[in-house]
Amino acid sequence: MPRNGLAAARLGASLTISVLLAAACRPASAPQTAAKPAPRPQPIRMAPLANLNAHHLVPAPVSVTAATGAPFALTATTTIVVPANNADAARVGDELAKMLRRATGYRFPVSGTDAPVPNGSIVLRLGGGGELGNEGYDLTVDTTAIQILAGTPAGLFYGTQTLRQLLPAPIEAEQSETRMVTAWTIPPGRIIDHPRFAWRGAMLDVARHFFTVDEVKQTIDLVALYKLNTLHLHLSDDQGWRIQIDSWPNLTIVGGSTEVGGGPGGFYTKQDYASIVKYAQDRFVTIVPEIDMPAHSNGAIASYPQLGCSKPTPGVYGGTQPPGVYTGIAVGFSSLCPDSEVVYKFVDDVVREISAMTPGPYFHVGGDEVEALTNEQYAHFVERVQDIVYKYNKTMVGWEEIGKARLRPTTIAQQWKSDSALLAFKQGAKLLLSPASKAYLDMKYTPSTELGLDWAGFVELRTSYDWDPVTYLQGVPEQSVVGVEAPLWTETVKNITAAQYMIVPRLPAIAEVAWTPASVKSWDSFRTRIAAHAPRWRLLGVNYYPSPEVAW
Ligand code: NGO
Repeated sequence: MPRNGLAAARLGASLTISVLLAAACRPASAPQTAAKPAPRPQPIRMAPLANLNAHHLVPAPVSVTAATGAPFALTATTTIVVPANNADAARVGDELAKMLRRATGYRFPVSGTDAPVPNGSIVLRLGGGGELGNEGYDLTVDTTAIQILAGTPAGLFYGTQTLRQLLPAPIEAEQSETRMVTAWTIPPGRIIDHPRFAWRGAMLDVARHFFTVDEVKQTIDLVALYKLNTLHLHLSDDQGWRIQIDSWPNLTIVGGSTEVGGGPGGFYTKQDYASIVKYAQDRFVTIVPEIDMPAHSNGAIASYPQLGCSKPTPGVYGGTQPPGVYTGIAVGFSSLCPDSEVVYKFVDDVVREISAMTPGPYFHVGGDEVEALTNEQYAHFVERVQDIVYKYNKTMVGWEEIGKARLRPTTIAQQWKSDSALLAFKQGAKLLLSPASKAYLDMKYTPSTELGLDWAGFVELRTSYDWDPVTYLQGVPEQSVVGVEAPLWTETVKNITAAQYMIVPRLPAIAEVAWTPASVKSWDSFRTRIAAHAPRWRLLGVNYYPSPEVAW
């Protein structure tokens, strides 16, 4: 398993951190004699930002204006003020207080009022001009106060994530008697910020290898830190079915029993799923559930053989598919039977049950890589499934192949290889961009990356950063691009440490592609800013790939 040496374990105790960081800083020529005891490691003293222009924010904001004067200092008497009578905004303030308390040990009492506030407060206010949109914020820092102004609680939340990144990295640590920063200060100035695209996402394939509720939540933490707002869960595939469906219990009994390589698999109960959805909602992240069909469906067919066509499912290597859940990594061989009514009853039940526990507006039906059906059979299937999705008041999302069917105007096609994305666009569908050669987090970084696939090429950090979603597909205007999503497929990715190695730092790069205006985006600037995030990841216990393209 590839690991970054320092990041391999959750480094909760700051003593450990100071030992590690101090060791890294000790001069190579330091005398080592057996007689003297080894010097006690000195804690690293991390200086706060000297000037707002020296920020390391990822994604880069729309505008940053540094001011002169003394910085704002977090102290034992700093308070947080939230708007009166707005539960979501109050929650943002509470979460900010929790995060700041952990490292500083200060109390940060939170109070709700719309009245003027005393000096020494961090003030969250709802309001501001229309240019901030649904997710923008306006952050002002001066000596006496910090104000975050936003039109919505989501905007306030992104303002607090910016505040977090403006503080020294040890803000991510647990407090201890080891003092790790010289001061908790933020330099004065103003940041005005709002996202370029509405859909800024990651995808986690929990079907090829299962990831626990806690691991999904760790992934949501990363998504939120980088101002992404969507986590797409790939909940079913040939190798597994991962979500409890009361009306078809074998899906999890059989379909949840294994994974790629024959491991133990797993699935989410309805309570598990609800807790993921709630955790995501609290961080303004929408969960998009995907049930992949008609192909990539062997997990379902192994559980209920009547969902396949009566002829034996073609085997992966020419024979017939043996009973049980497939644990290899070939694609395209399975299909739900498009001519069978029981299949549509099944789809109706599954879409109904999942939609009922998904507050977000989307249902993803997969639709990719169908080799076992004719184009007519495929289009007929997608159109019937689309009617079911809209019957349960969800907006349908599907991989770009759905462009071969007649799509409703609000349906979203997820581009990944570009063969059929334009067919969807020409019907008026909006496109979500996940070009494999840029945004697939399962592609190897270089030929020597141990994990991952390389069918779309190698995706080093700069490759994932250096592209523009609007010029990427010729002839598709900005208003037809709903956003960008980076999928982590997990055929080769067995655990969360490995997943993080593939996700970080490419997901922050994709977050900047999705958030930052093209006029502000710059690789040279990104590679400098992202380097400053490594100490944060270490303190958070997040594994990452130390790309040689960055001077860490
Ligand atoms: C393809 C395929 C997935 C694989 C992935 C691996 C899509 C949309 N379908 O992407 O099943 O896991 O490549 O990179």
